[in-house]
Amino acid sequence: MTHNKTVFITGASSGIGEATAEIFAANHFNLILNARRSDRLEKIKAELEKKYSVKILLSIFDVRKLDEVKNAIKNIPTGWQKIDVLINNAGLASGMSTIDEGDTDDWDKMIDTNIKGLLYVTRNIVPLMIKNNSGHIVNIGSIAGKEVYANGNVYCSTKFAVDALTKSMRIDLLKHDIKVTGIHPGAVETEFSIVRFHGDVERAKKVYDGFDNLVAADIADAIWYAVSRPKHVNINELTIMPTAQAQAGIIQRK
Ligand code: NDP
Ligand code: 8X3
Repeated sequence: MTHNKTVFITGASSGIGEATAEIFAANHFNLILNARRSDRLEKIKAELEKKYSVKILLSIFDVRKLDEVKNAIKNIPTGWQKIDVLINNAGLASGMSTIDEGDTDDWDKMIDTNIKGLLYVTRNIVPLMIKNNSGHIVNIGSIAGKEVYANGNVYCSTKFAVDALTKSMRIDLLKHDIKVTGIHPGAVETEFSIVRFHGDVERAKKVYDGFDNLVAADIADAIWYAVSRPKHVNINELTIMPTAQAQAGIIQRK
């Protein structure tokens, strides 16, 4: 069974975005999947189309590049322009150091992706939702957007910004019947820490040592819960933590 609902997911080539693509496909949504790595997306498209018989459109662009974002969204084929759900998931941490030792290239990367990228995509997709007087935006924040931790400075700031933007969007889009939800995960084992530590897989593994971390499917499940409520119910936000994690920097390891 398919229906005519469509979800647009940024950062769908890995981790939470990929797991979210699968849960929406399993629930008969057609998918528009974005990321920079087209080979990964092609593989995911082939697998999900085969498994769930849904339609999938790939939208390869870098969320940091306004021209790419504008072009890609302008060129979405007519039949795909009714976007019911936007999942602003693309994001990253880059580096982890005190403010006096931070690498300004890392800072630019995080600010450009997590804040400006989310804004560029939202600015270009929301007019399509307004045309339909309906829609649902899900912004992936973080526990790092609720509390700061040592050496998290700029990454935490970008996620505090996502939280602020989520609340602002909810006010701005109220008159258009567009729902806005913030999803705030604690530690999820994905490629996140490998990217944060610039490809140092061993260091990344240690982040998840000795406790049961969340997996991407746990977050996809929470996103699906928020999106599948009745029309009159909005989930403003959900914070989802591993049971072994009390706060961003407080983890009970065995
Ligand atoms: P992954 O590194 O596994 O996935 C990140 C995704 O974002 C990839 O698909 C990547 O694709 C995409 N991406 C990164 N930069 C860009 C860009 N400039 N343009 C387009 N796509 C981009 O990490 P997660 O799945 O863990 O991260 C997803 C979101 O969840 C992020 O916003 C992260 O901050 C947030 N989060 C993660 C937590 C965790 O513990 N893992 C906890 C809380 C929040 P590609 O490289 O192909 O472009
Ligand atoms: C990712 C979770 O705690 O590593 O947003 O910042 S944390």
